[in-house]
Amino acid sequence: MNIAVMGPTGSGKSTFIKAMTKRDDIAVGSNLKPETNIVQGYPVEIGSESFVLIDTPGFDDQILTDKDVLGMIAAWLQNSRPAVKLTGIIYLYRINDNRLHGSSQRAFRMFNRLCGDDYSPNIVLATTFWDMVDENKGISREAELRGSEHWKRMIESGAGVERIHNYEECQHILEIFTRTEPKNLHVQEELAVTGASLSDVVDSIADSAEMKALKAQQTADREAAEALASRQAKAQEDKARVAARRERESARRVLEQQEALRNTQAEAHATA
Ligand SMILES: Nc1nc2c(ncn2[C@@H]2O[C@H](COP(=O)(O)OP(=O)(O)OP(=O)(O)O)[C@@H](O)[C@H]2O)c(=O)[nH]1
Ligand SMILES: [Mg+2]
Repeated sequence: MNIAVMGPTGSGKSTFIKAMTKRDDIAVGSNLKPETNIVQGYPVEIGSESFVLIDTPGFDDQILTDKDVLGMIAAWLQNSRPAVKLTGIIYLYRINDNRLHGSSQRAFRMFNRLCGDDYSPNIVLATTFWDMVDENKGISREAELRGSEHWKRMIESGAGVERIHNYEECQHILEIFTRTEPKNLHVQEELAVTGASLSDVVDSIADSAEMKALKAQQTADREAAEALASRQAKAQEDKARVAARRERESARRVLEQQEALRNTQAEAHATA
């Protein structure tokens, strides 16, 4: 069965597939820049089941836009022969990523649009990077995610939620899909039913008013964060300037006191 692994860049998609397949030819990122840039399937037997785990480029803004990633995934699905019906999708998300707004929200909504709500029972939302957060903080962060608009929508329509503490012990996540039937994603249905071209379908999702609004929200969030950072930097600079002035004043006072002392001593010397 075909299982795609999707999610933002750096969320652990390739790490997950590498651990499940025990292959050492799968590249994982070594820094913040996106690593995987093509869609690729890796076969693996787990228990009595044969899986193909499909690695995908991360939703990201810097090199590939969400639209590029969406297009690549849709094109891979459309061009696969025999046609691929995914049995499931694992969407990975870093539990220590505290950007609920902005790019992660837009990426998630884009993912949701790719799949359609009917696909939710075949989706597992799995959080990674638990080693990078205090357990309680992680649990409250997970609750926050579950309550956030797009996660909530997907969970209410049937998506599961899992935690990945250890990549070597994730077989149970794959076993969840032995209870689901392969199904077309919304984007595949759209292509088959309407006969629209792939680029039209991708454009209609990526350029929809909703995505534009999320993009505007993301820009506003980023600008607000930049303005805050610049205010903080300026406050820091002002503080350093005040401290330097105080230091100069205090050095000047010491010099004046020393000078006054010397004068008093000289006067005393002269009158003696
Ligand atoms: N501490 C910690 N590091 C992790 C975890 N998962 C992945 N990493 C590291 O995060 C980096 C990115 O992991 P990848 O598996 O390449 O992420 P990806 O989702 O495939 O990223 P792209 O291919 O860029 O979309 C690598 O250095 C991993 O070793 C985790 O749970 N905890
Ligand atoms: Mg990768």
